Amino acid sequence: MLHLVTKASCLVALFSATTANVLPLHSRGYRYLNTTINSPHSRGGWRDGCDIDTDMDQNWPGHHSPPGSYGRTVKYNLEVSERVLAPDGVERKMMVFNGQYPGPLIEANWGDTVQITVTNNLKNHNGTGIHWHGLRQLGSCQMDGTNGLTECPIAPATSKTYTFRATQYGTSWYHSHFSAQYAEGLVGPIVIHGPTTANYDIDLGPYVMTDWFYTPFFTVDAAAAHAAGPPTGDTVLLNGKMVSSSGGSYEKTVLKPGKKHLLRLVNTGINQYFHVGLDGHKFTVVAADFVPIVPYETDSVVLGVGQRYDVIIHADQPKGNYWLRVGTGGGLCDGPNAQAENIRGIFSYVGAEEGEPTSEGTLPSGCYDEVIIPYVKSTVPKGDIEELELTFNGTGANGPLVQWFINDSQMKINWERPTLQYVVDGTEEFPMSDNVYLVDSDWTYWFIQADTKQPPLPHPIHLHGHDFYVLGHGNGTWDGNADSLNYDNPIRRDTATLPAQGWLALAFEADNPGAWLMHCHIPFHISQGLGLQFLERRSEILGSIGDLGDFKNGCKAWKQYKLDNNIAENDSGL
Ligand SMILES: *[C@@H]1O[C@H](CO)[C@@H](O)[C@H](O)[C@H]1NC(C)=O
Ligand SMILES: *[C@@H]1O[C@H](CO)[C@@H](O)[C@H](O)[C@H]1NC(C)=O
Ligand SMILES: *[C@@H]1O[C@H](CO)[C@@H](O)[C@H](O)[C@H]1NC(C)=O
Ligand SMILES: *[C@@H]1O[C@H](CO)[C@@H](O)[C@H](O)[C@H]1NC(C)=O
Ligand SMILES: *[C@@H]1O[C@H](CO)[C@@H](O)[C@H](O)[C@H]1NC(C)=O
Ligand SMILES: *[C@@H]1O[C@H](CO)[C@@H](O)[C@H](O)[C@H]1NC(C)=O
Ligand SMILES: [Cu+2]
Repeated sequence: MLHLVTKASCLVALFSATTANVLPLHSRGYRYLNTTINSPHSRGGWRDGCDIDTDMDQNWPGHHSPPGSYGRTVKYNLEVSERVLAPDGVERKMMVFNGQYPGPLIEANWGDTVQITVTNNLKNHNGTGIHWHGLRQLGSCQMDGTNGLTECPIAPATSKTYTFRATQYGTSWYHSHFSAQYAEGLVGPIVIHGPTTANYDIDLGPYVMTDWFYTPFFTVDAAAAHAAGPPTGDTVLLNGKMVSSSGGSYEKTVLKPGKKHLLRLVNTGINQYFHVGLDGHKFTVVAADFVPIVPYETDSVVLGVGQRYDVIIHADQPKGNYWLRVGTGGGLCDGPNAQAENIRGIFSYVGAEEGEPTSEGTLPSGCYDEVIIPYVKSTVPKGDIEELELTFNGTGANGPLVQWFINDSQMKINWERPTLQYVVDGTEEFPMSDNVYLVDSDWTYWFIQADTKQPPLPHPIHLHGHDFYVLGHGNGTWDGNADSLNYDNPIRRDTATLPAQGWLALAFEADNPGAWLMHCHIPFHISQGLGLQFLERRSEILGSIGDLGDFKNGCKAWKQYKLDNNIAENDSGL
C-alpha cells in the first residue's frame, strides 16, 4: 500500500444482519440518519467509525465485513425502452429508463450493496449496457457496464443484474455505453449518501443538465462524423425540463427561507460545458465528482460532460423567485447551442408570490475545470510518466471524415469479444484498435498530449474503475519536466479537462484488477475513436472478480442476436 498518509480504519460493523430492502423507484430521502452523529450542525459525521476524514480509497463502512453481511442490499429494476416524450414541449422518440426522463434516482448509503437489474426492451436492434459513472467497482469490473471491455451488450428481450458495493459517496449518474445511445435519453442520477465537508439543512437532490438535440442522436452522431465542426444543439434540459416555442416548463425548486440547501449538479450532457449560477446567491462547493473538497465560495461553477459538483445554497436573500442560469462554454470551445442564452430554472422561496423571476445575473464562459482541493489529503509518489499522443484526421475522400487517434490508433472495440473474454481465454494479443495498455505496477502515470493540428476543442477525459490524480495540465506542448508536476494533494476526481491542443498529466494507483476505459466523454469524440483501455493487473483479474456465469450467458445471447439480426457496429461501439 503506497498511500503515504495513514488513515485510521473504519471500525468493523458490530452487527451482521442482512436487510434486503426493496425500495420504491421514486424514493427520495433514503438515507441513514443518526442525528447524534450526522445533523444539520455536524454533516461531517457518518457511521461505524467512518466519517469525512476517512480516505474512501482505503476504507468505507463495512469494509472488513464479508460481502452481503453489512448494510443493505438496495435493489432497483431499470427497463430500457423507446418512448415518445416531449421534455421541453417538442416531441421526440427517445430511449428511456422505466418510461421516464431522466431515469429514476438510484440512491444508497455509503457501504451499501447496490443491485440493479437492467432489462432491454428495445425494438430497434440496439443492445444496451449501463455504466455507473464514477463508481470504482473494486473487484467487480464485470459490473462496469462497458460493452466490448467488461461485457457483451445486453441483447433485446434479455436482462443483466449489476451488483456492486458503494465504496464511495456523493453524486453521480448512470448511462448507456452502447455507442451514442445515452444521448437518446438513457441517463439517470445516482446519490450515495455520506458525510459532507460543510453543514446544510436540506438535501435538494440531483440537478441533471443535458444539452439536447431534437433529431435522433444516432443520426446527429453519424452526420457529425462527416462534418467540419460540431453540430448545433437545440436546447439544454434541466432535470428533463425546459421552455420552448412549443411549450414545456421551467424546472422549479423550492428554498426554505434561512435554510442551507445542498444541490447536486451533474453534467449528463453531450457536447457542452455548463456554467451554473443562481441569481443573488453564492454557492459553497463541497464535492467534485465523488471527492469531498475543501469548501470554497463562488458565484458559479463550470462542469464538463460527466463532472459533478455538490454545492450549498444559503437561502438568506429576500423572499422571492430567482433564476438559476445555465450558460454554455461559449460555442468556440464546445459547439453552438440554439438556446444558449435562455437556459434557466426557477428557485422559489417558500412564501414568495407566484410568477417568473425578474432577478438578474451573468455567467462567465469558457471550457475549463474548477480549481479544487481534496479534503482528505494524499501524496502521490513520483514515478515514470508515459505519453499518450492524441491526433486527429478530418480529411476524407468524399468530404470530411472525423477520426481521433491515441498513438495512431482509432479506438474501436468488438461488442462480442470483450477484453474480459481475452482474459478468460488467456490470449495475450489484442487487436490494435482495442487500444489496450497494460498496467502492472503499483502506481501508473500518463500524460495525454494533443497536437496543434486538431480542432481547438477541450476534452473531458473520464477514467473508469478509479479516481485519478491530476498532476498537471496546460496549453501547448508539455515541457516534460516531471519535477514541475504537483504530487502534493493534487486534484482527485474521475473526469478532468484536457485543454484544447494542450496536455493533461494523470496518475492513479493500480489497485483494481480489471479492464478500464479512459475516454473523452463527448459522444461525438469517443464514437470516432477518442479512447483507450488500461488492462490492470491482468493476472489477478479472474481471482478478484468471482463468478463469470452471467458474463458468459450475456455474450452467448448477444452473439446469437447479432447473428440473427445482422447487426452492424459502425462506430467505436462505446
Ligand atoms: C447514534 O449514534 C450515537 C453515537 O455514536 C450512538 O450512541 C447511538 O446508539 C446511535 N443511534 C442509533 C439509533 O443507532
Ligand atoms: C440503434 O437504434 C438507432 C435508432 O433507432 C439506429 O439508428 C441504430 O442503427 C441502431 N443501432 C444498431 C447497432 O442497430
Ligand atoms: C451506422 O449504421 C446505421 C445503419 O446503417 C446508420 O443509420 C448510421 O447512420 C450509421 N452511423 C454511423 C456513425 O456511421
Ligand atoms: C486521413 O484520412 C484520409 C482519408 O481516409 C486518409 O487518406 C489519410 O491517410 C488519413 N490521414 C492519417 C494521418 O491517417
Ligand atoms: C505513444 O507515442 C509516443 C509518441 O510516439 C511515444 O513517445 C510513447 O512512448 C507512446 N506511448 C506508449 C504507451 O507506447
Ligand atoms: C490556456 O489558454 C487559455 C485561453 O487562452 C487561458 O484562459 C488559460 O489560462 C490557459 N491555461 C493555462 C494553464 O495556461
Ligand atoms: Cu472530446
